[in-house]
Amino acid sequence: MSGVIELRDLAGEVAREAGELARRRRAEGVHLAATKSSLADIVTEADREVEGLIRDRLRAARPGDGFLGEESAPDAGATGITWVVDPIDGTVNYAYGIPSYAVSIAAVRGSTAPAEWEALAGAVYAPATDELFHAAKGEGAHLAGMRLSVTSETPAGALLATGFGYDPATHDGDLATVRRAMTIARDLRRAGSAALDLAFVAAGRLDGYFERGLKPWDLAAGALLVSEAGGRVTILDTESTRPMLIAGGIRVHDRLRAIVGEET
Ligand code: LIP
Repeated sequence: MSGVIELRDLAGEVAREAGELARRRRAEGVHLAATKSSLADIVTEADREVEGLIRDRLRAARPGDGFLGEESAPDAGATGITWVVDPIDGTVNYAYGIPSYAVSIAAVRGSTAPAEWEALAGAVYAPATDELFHAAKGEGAHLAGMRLSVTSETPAGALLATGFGYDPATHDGDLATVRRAMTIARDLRRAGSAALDLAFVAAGRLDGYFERGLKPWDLAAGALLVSEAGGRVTILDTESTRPMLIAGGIRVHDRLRAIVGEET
């Protein structure tokens, strides 16, 4: 068993346990803990508790590794490997009782900047459907033992997904991008969890996905799923506060990239 497979299996095991805790807490009732970048950007008590569980489990299994999570302080670690974690991606869905949320855990090497790191392994677990999407570098992406593959042909137009940040000031610009992307779309989804959007691209449930302003933990595991499923992922404007992530099958990715490249 190679190292990346061990990392992937650890990510998957911890993501499942974390997802079960999130589902239990959701059933008991969600409690808002704080707001972050804006009033719409929330963190629940469950986000913090679930991240604590993930951090404890990863530290126990691999004490020297670093940690970069959405809800707690980063730790650089000593091994060159960092765990990049979103305990509940799709927090707003979670708070509203919409079942589209996921635990996202990835192991990356080198930098903790998404355009620079080397993603080694990742898992996205959706508690509501009990689906574990996982990938290891060079070993493909899988769901329930089946190898995942992105879509290639989109004769009826691409089924696309996107998302919007929490800052209302950015909505007009994002909607202008959506308007342009619709020229190659059969339809558009906004399901509310970037990690699941990317997992769905990997699984061929979406043809492409684009979003500005994602954080490293939103995309770390999902981007590896897409590339290991034969797709392409690009992050543009990496110096900006709102980099643009584009993911999809090769053709859809390239067409989306050309459309976004037209932005002034
Ligand atoms: C959220 C996403 C959502 C995206 C938001 C945000 P959170 O993550 O996954 O789809 O549009 O910008 O990043 O805050 O629920 O972990």
